[in-house]
Amino acid sequence: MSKEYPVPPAFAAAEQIKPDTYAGLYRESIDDPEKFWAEAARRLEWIKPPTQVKDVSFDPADLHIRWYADGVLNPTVSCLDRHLETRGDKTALLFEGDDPAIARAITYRELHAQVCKFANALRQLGVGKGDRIAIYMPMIPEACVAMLACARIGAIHSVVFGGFSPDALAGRIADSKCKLVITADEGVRANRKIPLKANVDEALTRPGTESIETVVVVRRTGGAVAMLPLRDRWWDALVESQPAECEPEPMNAEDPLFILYTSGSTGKPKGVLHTIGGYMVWVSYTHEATFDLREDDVYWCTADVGWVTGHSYIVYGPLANGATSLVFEGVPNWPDASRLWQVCDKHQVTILYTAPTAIRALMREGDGPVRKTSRKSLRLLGSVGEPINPEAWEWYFNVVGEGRCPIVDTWWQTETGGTLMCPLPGSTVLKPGCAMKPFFGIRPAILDVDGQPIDGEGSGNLVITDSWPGQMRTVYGDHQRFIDTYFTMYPGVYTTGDGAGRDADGDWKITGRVDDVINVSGHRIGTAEIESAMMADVRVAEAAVVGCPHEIKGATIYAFVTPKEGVVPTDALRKELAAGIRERIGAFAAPEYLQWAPALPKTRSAKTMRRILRKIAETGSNEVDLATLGDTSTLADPSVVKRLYDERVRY
Ligand code: 6R9
Repeated sequence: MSKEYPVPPAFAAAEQIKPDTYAGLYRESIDDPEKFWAEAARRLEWIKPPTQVKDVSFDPADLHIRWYADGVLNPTVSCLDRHLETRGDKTALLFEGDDPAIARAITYRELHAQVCKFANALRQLGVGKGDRIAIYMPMIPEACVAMLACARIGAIHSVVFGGFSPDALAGRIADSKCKLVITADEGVRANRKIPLKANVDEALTRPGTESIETVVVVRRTGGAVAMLPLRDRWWDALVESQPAECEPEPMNAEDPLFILYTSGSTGKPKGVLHTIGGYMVWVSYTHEATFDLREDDVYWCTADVGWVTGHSYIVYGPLANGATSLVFEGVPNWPDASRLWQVCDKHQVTILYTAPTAIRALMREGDGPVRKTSRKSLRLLGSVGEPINPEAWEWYFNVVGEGRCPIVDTWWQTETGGTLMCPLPGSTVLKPGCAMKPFFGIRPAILDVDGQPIDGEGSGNLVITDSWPGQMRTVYGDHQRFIDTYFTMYPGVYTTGDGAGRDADGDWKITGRVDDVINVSGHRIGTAEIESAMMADVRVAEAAVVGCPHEIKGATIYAFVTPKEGVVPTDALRKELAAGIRERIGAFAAPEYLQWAPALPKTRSAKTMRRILRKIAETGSNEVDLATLGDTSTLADPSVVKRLYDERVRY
């Protein structure tokens, strides 16, 4: 049983959602979803308000998910135009550069003008409704402008995290046949330059990327880049003469807003598709309620717009709510481990939303870098991306927040659009590491391996039994894969791929992935993807990748590699294989540990027994009784396990 923390006094006293209010609203949302979500839709500006609310079937034979299907809107009107009168001079985006000397505030009026100008430029380049646009940018305001400009004209953006390699970018461009890429000359992180434009150039030499007609380049560093005549265009030159007004494209609520690629347990990354109406209702509602948003808040989510957290809680949610959203270009530990807290003081941040991996890394530097800052402006803290261990939670709560700020531990996924579970501030006691309660409309359940529900206290596979407006609608270009991935293992419910537990009080705790997905520093990566990238090397006969615990990253990648006959396993080869992963996927997917495996443990039907590999990898420097590795009776050759165990990497 987790230790309990009461709601901090300032929150218990103020006008938050109280436990009774939460229970009441939750009940309403479950008893009459039509009514509840019809009302919630009013938080958006509609061109034609929806008369239909929910049209859903989770039956694999007739799977469809539609919300507000006859509504017409443009999401940027909710994010920009409607604020002009009342919040025109309010800061929409507050930019903090990698270099602490760089900061800039952009008002709602200015952001509206920038989005309109760039949207006009895109239209002039021939981009229109339904076209796919890749965005491969550093964390600068233009990344948000680019997303919103796409939405303004009904184009579908596909943001690719700037840490991905040219190959990974090329694969994503090819999958959704993007027409245009928006990038920058270079990105800057921790004073190091990232050659984004050069990466785009390289990506566009790959087969499958011929759909790209134009590359738009933002000047960020002024570094020298090659510009291909006709194909490559400078952002500033394009927007210069554009009018600051742009008619928003009227869109159906179920038209796509964006594609975001994410890793699953099999095959190549999936293009998760979100549509406009339901997603916007979900992110604006959850953003307001989860963070107890007030008009004068300075809200900072430290994610990158290349991940879903950046989409939902840097751009769409906060802007729909007229909030001030801080965009941070840098990293938490540069120039030093005090940076996050210094930025909080400098901009008087009131709400900070970050990831356990950052908290753990900073915790390791001790309390000093935190204590030398004030942090008095902070009133609420958030966590997202992976399970937060109780030690990190307590440090975040006691040292960073000085016991004054509730922590909202928000559990959700790229697929869910926004938060599905969290302790809404003021509504519940806090338990370190627990996501506590479902958000309105969310019906979680725990199933055992046979698909039988576990009621009351217990743990198992986390599923959601009914739809919510922010749910993904399909895998871009592969609806069957959507059905197979999420609705087939347990027919009739959405399978999350996470494990969860419910305690005797009925409070929820997420335990982490139960499938072959590794969450490294909050970055999702499928083991199958790393394995196939490994096996692309001609010297590799076979590779199996598993996750193992890591003090800061949460989990890290451990690879078992069988070299081809006649290939000598050397340290040099080890380095080359890691470099190959960096090239094919990105640096964050490179294995931390690589063990040579003369053979992999296989069942008699030739399936790799990952459970055993996981155990060996987890063992690290501990000596364990081989019997604890579990049932090995189905192994074709049990002696393999002993050898792998004896030669395991000690960390
Ligand atoms: C938003 C985001 C999703 C996976 C998810 C789960 C893990 C995210 C969590 C959490 C425990 C939390 N996860 N938040 N686990 N507690 N508060 O991170 O999306 O990149 O798609 O990752 O991350 O395992 O399934 P995404």
